[in-house]
Amino acid sequence: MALRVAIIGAGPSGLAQLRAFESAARKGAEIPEIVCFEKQEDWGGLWNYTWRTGLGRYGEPVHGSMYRHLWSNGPKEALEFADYSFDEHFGRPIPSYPPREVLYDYIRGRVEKCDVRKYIQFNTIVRWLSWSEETRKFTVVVDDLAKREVREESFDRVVNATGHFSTPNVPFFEGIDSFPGRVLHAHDFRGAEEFAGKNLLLIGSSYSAEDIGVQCHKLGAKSVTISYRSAPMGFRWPMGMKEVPLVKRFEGNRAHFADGTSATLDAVILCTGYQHKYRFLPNALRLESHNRLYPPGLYKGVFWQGQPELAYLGMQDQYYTFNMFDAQAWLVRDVIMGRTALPSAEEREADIAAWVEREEGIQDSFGAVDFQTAYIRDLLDRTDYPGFSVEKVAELLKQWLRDKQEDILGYRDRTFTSIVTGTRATPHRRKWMDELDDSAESFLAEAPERRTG
Ligand code: FAD
Ligand code: NA7
Repeated sequence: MALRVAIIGAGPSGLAQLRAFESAARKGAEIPEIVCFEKQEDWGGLWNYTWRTGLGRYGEPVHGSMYRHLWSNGPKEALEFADYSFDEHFGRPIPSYPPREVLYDYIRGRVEKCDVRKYIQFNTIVRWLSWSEETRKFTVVVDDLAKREVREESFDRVVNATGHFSTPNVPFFEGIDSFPGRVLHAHDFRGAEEFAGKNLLLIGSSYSAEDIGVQCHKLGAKSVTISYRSAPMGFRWPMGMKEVPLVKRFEGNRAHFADGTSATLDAVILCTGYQHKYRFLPNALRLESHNRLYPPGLYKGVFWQGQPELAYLGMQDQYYTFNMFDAQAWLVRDVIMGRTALPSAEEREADIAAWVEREEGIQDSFGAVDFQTAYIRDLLDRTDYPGFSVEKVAELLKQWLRDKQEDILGYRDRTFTSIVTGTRATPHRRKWMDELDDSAESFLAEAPERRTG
């Protein structure tokens, strides 16, 4: 009898898993019975923008953390699917840093083409998952939110692709409870307009602080102060933006920082990252980690060491995204389909330990790129995912890091050459700082025909 496989989540990772199975089926392989459960009413995960915050339509925590003005924070050439290029989707070269809606369109294009929507049950949340040693099966408790119907299903394998940038990490700072202005976490940030003319404090010193800070500056914030815990990001900030050490306490609308300075503020945005949170998993199956490149307990970054019938996709901190999820999904597929055998528990443990040790030796962001590149190379060498030079993508990512150091407001104006097709991206007609229209329609309307790659 065919194996039954549950995929939890239809974001880029879950869709990569569906695509991996479908690609094997198209080559004539007999694939398992697949069911994908997605709690939102459409696919795309974080890329499926929602205006909602807090609880959603059915009273569940809103998954989305993306905001209206979000443009890709890395060049699109670094995340291009090796089996579905930007050229194939758009039919012509486009700029390297598209707005969210354009990337969402690209993600959708691939899965629409391979017809995997039929496997997905939308508005269906996984509430609980358990493993029986006796039957060697998982029981999955799902809740059909629209029909208000809870039921149980049995599966041989489960792929958890629920993402880890959705449940905010919200630390407490003395006096924040009586701060008179707006206090929110980056997860609930939807647009920068409301902060025009305001003095803003952002706490945190990673992607969210950087990008939300820059967005608010672009849309007219009076000042943006970014408060770091460990180290400043150190970009060459424009006038009106600066970094300060960690906020020690608030007194009314005044924040006091560790270096003795203080500032009067209108609003505070906590850009303090996210929790790995899997409410539907018992301890024995639950990944516990902070945001890192090699969360422990996952063989090849995917198979749960305690129960390798359970795989996790996309749980790493991410320099690479869509193409890494693909490499992971292809390996998970091959193991589920019996094309590749997993080694013994001891060998898996030793492999995990070696990667974790290597991660601990990383010195800087260039080293982090090299680490994730080596990780993906290791996966690619084990599957038939269409060949692409992940090492060339690494060069591109390093250039992106240098571009940001040089010009944090202007790095999105640069263009790159596709590793998959050799096509050179076209420049956008306007500098990113001057472009206030984030729509796909406008972005794609005037991209000139210019293929130089
Ligand atoms: P998600 O996109 O989070 O998808 C997980 C899916 O699982 C969701 O659809 C969710 O509804 C579903 N789900 C969750 N729990 C359940 C449940 N219990 N039952 C059923 N379904 C469930 N990456 C880039 O490459 N470029 C960028 O510019 C970029 N910008 C980003 C900006 C922000 C603000 C954030 C937070 C992330 C950004 N990322 C970016 C990284 C992002 O993590 C990946 O691009 C990608 O969305 C991860 O895909 P995923 O499928 O692993 O997770
Ligand atoms: P990250 O990259 O996980 O970064 C979280 C940041 O929050 C990081 O700078 C942390 O400081 C900081 N942090 C966490 N806890 C605290 C406390 N208690 N006090 C002060 N600062 C704190 O999350 P992001 O949201 O920036 O990015 C996640 C994804 O969203 C990313 O992939 C992007 O593409 C978009 P630290 O440096 O550890 O001292």
